[in-house]
Amino acid sequence: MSDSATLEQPTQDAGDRQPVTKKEITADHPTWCPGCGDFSVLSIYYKLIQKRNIPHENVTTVAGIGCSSRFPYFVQAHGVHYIHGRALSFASGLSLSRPDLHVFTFGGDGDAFSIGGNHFVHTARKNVKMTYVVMDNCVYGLTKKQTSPTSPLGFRSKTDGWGALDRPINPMKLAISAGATFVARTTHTNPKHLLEMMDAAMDHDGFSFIECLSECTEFYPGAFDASNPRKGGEFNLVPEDHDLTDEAAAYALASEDFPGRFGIFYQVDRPTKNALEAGVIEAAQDKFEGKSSSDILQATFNRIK
Ligand SMILES: Cc1ncc(C[n+]2csc(CCOP(=O)(O)OP(=O)(O)O)c2C)c(N)n1
Ligand code: SF4
Ligand SMILES: [Mg+2]
Repeated sequence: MSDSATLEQPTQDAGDRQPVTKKEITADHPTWCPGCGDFSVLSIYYKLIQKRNIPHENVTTVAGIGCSSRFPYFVQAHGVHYIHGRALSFASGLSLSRPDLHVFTFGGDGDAFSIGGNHFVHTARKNVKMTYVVMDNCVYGLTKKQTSPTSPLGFRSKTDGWGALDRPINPMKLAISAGATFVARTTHTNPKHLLEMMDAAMDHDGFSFIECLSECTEFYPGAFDASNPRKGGEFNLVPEDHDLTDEAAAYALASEDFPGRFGIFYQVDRPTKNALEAGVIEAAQDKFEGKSSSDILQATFNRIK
């Protein structure tokens, strides 16, 4: 282990750099189906990178497996298309070892709440600093229409031809109860709102979670029409007098019937895993002053031999 895995990392100051262009960060032709909601999330991510003028080499995009998780392929920068459901574990390591970066993780409802459900809960409770955007289409898209943990009761799919029998999970309630310190909800049909949420999430010092409704036009068309005014639905914001630090109030908002509310439901300050772990490392380094991380590690191994 080198010392670079602890605290000190070179930081790039974007101050005197030319603003990053969309052309620079656009990679490959997205292979999503025409009309897929994921296009909107990608274009807002490009916008955010440009708006923040994030140095090209500091753009880090992590994802699991699924249509939505193909995301890093379409961003010309550092990115990882990781194991199904394990994106958050990779992203956590990255976040903890590179405090100079803001790690963005993207994925789908299956990736996040089925196979990755355990990682979701633990990353939230540990409050690892990163932004996690779940592109929720309420179905497994890549594998062509199986029931996902967010599919509504009665949804007919290849795994539930008779209609889904199992009560869906509510991502917002799950995130709040697991300990996420920033919990927001948005939709691909409102790019301005989506950008606002991603912007706010990036400013949050902790685990920021965004559920973004993102329609799978191929296997669940019309799923979110009730939230889209252009399709006769309603887009209702979180009430202005909502107290962001009130967990019970956030839970009540998350309990509203579909289409529910959009905006930040919950936001609190709690020490991040990053800060706590950095403190432990610093204390150890003080104790073993002058020794490298590998010397300290070796000394520990020698002790337990
Ligand atoms: C370990 C493992 N199990 C199962 C699969 C098959 N698989 C690939 S993507 C996927 C689900 C994708 O659904 P979701 O995360 O909602 O993403 P979407 O395609 O809807 O964007 C599954 C079950 C896999 N690739 N790896
Ligand atoms: S199958 Fe669905 S989620 Fe996958 S690219 Fe097509 S529309 Fe998007
Ligand atoms: Mg899905």
